[in-house]
Amino acid sequence: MSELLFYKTIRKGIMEKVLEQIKDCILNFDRDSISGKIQEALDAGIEPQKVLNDGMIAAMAEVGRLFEEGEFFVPEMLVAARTMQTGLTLLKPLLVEAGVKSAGKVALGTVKGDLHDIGKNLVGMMLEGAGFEVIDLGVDVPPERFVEAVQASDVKIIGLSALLTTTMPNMKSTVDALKEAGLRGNVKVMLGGAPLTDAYAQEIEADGYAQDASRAVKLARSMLV
Ligand code: B12
Repeated sequence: MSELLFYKTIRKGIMEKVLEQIKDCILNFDRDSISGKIQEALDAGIEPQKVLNDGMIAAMAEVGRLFEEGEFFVPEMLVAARTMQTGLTLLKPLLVEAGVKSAGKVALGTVKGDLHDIGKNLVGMMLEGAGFEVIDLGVDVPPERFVEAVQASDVKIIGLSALLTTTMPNMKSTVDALKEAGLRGNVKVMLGGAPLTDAYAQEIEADGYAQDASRAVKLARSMLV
């Protein structure tokens, strides 16, 4: 083996190891170590995008798989997502600087009258983990705020959350408001929240429903192909 090839092999090994360690931080909920590991990866010359894709997004995909297989539950998914967010704080400015394109912009909100936001926040974190840019409109969001969000920037997907059967109709009002503003063709609308169903999504002419944050990521991806 030539000397150059030898050093290249060693370097590749170091890079793979630190990316594995970043994944492990997320899978083991190690918020104290993740920033240090990301810094190590950057110092070793790994591009921020590679850290994001092969370290963090790969880990969040694994989190989604473990959740769907019943090995992780909501609390595990939440702390994993928080660990990822801790790491993203360090990585985000570098990604912006490097002009890394987001997977697409998603405006998320809990609909008018509804204050539940734990599930919505989790969906937001998982979407960020998957490379989407998330605009969080918060809770108790009236239809016109969603319309404004689409008018203000190139939002590709609107994500509506509702936990109360009494606030579900405000999802329909939001879809209708987008239609009235002539924007319905510009965005996909996805729904979620415990009382929601596919049938309701179809009834109000939304584009899809997902039952949890992991499936929300898959749905969002499928909406942009
Ligand atoms: C925590 C909670 C609260 C907290 C909310 C705190 C917060 N910051 O969110 C507080 C105490 C404020 C609260 C208040 C009320 N609550 Co409450 N609450 C709950 C509880 C216990 C848990 C909800 C939760 O966080 N689940 C965990 C998250 C992770 O799950 P999730 O929200 O379903 O989200 C997942 C999916 O649904 C999906 N998802 C969620 N959003 C989205 C969005 C998109 C786009 C996609 C794709 C997917 C998606 O992905 C998420 C992650 O996997 C539920 C019971 C339950 N088991 O659901 C009752 C519950 C929702 N509440 C209920 C009620 C009645 C109320 C109150 C009216 C009580 C009262 N009399 O004051 C008020 C209403 C306040 C209001 N205006 O919103 C009822 C609703 C009944 C109904 N059928 O309408 C429930 C079901 C309890 C019950 N069994 O009676 N509540």
